[in-house]
Amino acid sequence: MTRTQVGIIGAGPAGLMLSHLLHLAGIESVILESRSRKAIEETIRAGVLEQNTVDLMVETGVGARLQREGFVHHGFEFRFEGHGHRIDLTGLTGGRAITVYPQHEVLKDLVEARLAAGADIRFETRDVALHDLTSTPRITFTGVDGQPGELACAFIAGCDGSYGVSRPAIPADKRRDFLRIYPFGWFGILADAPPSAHELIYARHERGFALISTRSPDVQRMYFQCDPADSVDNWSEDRIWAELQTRTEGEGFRLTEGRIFQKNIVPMRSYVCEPMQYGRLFIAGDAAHTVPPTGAKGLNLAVADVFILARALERSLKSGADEGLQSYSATALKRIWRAQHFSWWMTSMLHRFEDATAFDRRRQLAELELVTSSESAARTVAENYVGLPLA
Ligand code: RFL
Ligand code: PHB
Repeated sequence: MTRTQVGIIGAGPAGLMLSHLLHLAGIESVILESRSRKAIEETIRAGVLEQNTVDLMVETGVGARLQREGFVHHGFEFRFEGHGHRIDLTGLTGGRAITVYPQHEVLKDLVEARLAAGADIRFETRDVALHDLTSTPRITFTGVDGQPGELACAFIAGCDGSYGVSRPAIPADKRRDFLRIYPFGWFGILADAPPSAHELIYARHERGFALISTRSPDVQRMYFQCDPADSVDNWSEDRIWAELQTRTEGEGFRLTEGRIFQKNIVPMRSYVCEPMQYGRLFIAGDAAHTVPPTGAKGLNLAVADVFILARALERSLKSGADEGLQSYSATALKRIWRAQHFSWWMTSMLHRFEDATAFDRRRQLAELELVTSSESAARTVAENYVGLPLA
């Protein structure tokens, strides 16, 4: 049996950042992760970091490569009815911005920093199970060598994403689920091409939403709204480019095309679990909530959760003061519901809904007109997009 102060399940942004913050506070943790290091460092997911996430990485010594290789964006574009309208993020928020830096690069930086500091990260761990959550918590598992293992800890942090084992370990009668499933998904591609625009483009078109993002001067990330039950095999390169060109057309704009080397379809939902605690188990990140990617909030919320949790755990473990842990769920949920509303709002404003009436479509356009013509409405978008301050 291994002993540690905090047993962390999952080496995603939440689990790794939590372990890093605890280490800086002099607190030990062990991370149990079901996938291999290579798999987590290669999975393509988020791309947009809020100012808070960037600041936290830089302040805690894991931001050097991010500062060198990330792309700072001071605005983005809403595109509808064939015209582009810029949201001046920096001007509207008193100097804040977002940084495009892929999630798997964040993970590489965090894994490297944790391992360099001697962290115990167990990759390829199977059969993780949580026990005695209201007394003396334990985690049992099967190690990469096939041997059974056991971890005894003062607290467990469930950072194992949407499909992990931590949230289901909270008894059903002790939690409440809030769920909305959207009737569409996102078709995502990575292409070998130069950027078509200096900033991200969120496009609303009668055929559906499209998003033009980037990864580097040579690789571009783009998405378009699709049927979540569709298959990537139904989409040839030509068909994908034709769809993206149509949804972003106007004012002579053309996407620069290139070889598509990755395609995937992600479903879209909004979900929250309340509370984010049961006994000595605390859940954080996607284990506790999901947002549709339209607001670019998922990774950033995961980081915000563990920022709050790390401070609360530190206070409890160092001085026995548990108020921070008792209020963790309520404090985190305030920010989470703000991000839930913003992500739902962006999604509703930009996507095609099959059951929308002609009235609904005109109202959607009126809303886009409002956020691109009224400074106060644009500021609301900008403040939420760059992220509200952490504390
Ligand atoms: P993760 O990243 O899912 O990590 C959970 C980890 O737990 C492991 N695990 C287990 N380990 C042990 N035992 C088990 N039983 C386990 N079950 C699972 C998993 O292998 C994994 O390594 O959750 P975390 O840390 O909470 O981080 C959340 C973010 O990954 C997620 O919210 C974002 O990717 C969402 N997201 C975006 N967020 C942003 O902030 N900005 C964006 O631009 C953005 N774009 C996106 C996105 C998500 C997308 N997809 C694929 C849903 C774009 C897309 C397309
Ligand atoms: C991305 O680059 O993957 C990305 C950017 C903005 C979003 C979602 C995803 O809202």
